[in-house]
Amino acid sequence: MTANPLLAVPVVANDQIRVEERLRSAVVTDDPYLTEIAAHLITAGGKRSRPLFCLAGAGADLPDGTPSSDTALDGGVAVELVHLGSLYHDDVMDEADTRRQVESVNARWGNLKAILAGDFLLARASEIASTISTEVAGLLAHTITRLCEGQVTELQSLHDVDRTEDQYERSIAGKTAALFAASARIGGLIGELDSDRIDRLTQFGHDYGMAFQIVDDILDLTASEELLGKPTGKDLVEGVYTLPVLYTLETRAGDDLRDLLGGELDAPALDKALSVVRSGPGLEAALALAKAYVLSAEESLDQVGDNQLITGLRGAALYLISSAEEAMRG
Ligand code: GRG
Repeated sequence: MTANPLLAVPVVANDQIRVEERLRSAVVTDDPYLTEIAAHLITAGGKRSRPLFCLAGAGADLPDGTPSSDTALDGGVAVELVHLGSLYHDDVMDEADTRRQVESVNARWGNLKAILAGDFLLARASEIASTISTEVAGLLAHTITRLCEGQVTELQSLHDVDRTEDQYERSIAGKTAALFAASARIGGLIGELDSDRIDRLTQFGHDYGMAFQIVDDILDLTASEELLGKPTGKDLVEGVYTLPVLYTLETRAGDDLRDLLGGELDAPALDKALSVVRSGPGLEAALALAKAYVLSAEESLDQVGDNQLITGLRGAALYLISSAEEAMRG
């Protein structure tokens, strides 16, 4: 997933340049070595979806074309720094070689520095959040808790062919949806929306995040290595059995798949497992759930507003489904 429909909104493209400048200065320290490590994945790119959610939430009541406030930009920087910190830690856990099409931080500088630089990014995010408000600082701290909980839930189910759909949903609600929800909510708080609309924005972010992770998991099983920037079926190899796999395990073809999973997967076994999943109904069933989340996400926006920013959020949600459908068509 590369394109972000929110970027089609003219003012957002401009504000994104301001987010980039602030992100880069947020990680500058007296120590050029730490600055270099902390800036590595910022320079490498990324879609910046979470800052854009914050800007859209903060601008929900503003006339089209109004530049984002400095506080909204700070909110966007804080959520992206939390995302970055989680990526630094995640890549250590996965022993990943690449991220955002460049060498991962752990591959380049080793695990110890990657963990510390990840901690540094989280600390900077917290400092910036505390300049916005106590409520935003508390919300961001709670979100970091949720990310850790979601990731630990996932670790507890590794290689478990009896992992339940509920365990899967609880994990992705924490590790992915919580930060999207917080990003949109922080935007709503900064924009001083009424509490009902802030809750709706939060629900939008949650539902979007759930759909986002389900689609990400579909792509892991269907998209090419070239598109993914990582080997197809990486989740299966790592023992992370995602929704399409869990659904396939419940079908008649599930017995074949169950025999292959549960431990190490060599290349021929991975090919076989991928082909069982792709020829069964699990991918379509997972896509149906992603669509339901997208529908719910869109409905949450109905009462939030209808300016270009909110329309952009709708486009971002719809785009998730088209990207999954494209990958599934092959
Ligand atoms: C200490 C905050 C913290 C977390 C520790 C490692 C961990 C616990 C949680 C992992 C969270 C994680 C990496 C979830 C996956 C989220 C995800 C789908 C990331 C990819 O997001 P994109 O596609 O990436 O928005 P870009 O590169 O575009 O920003």
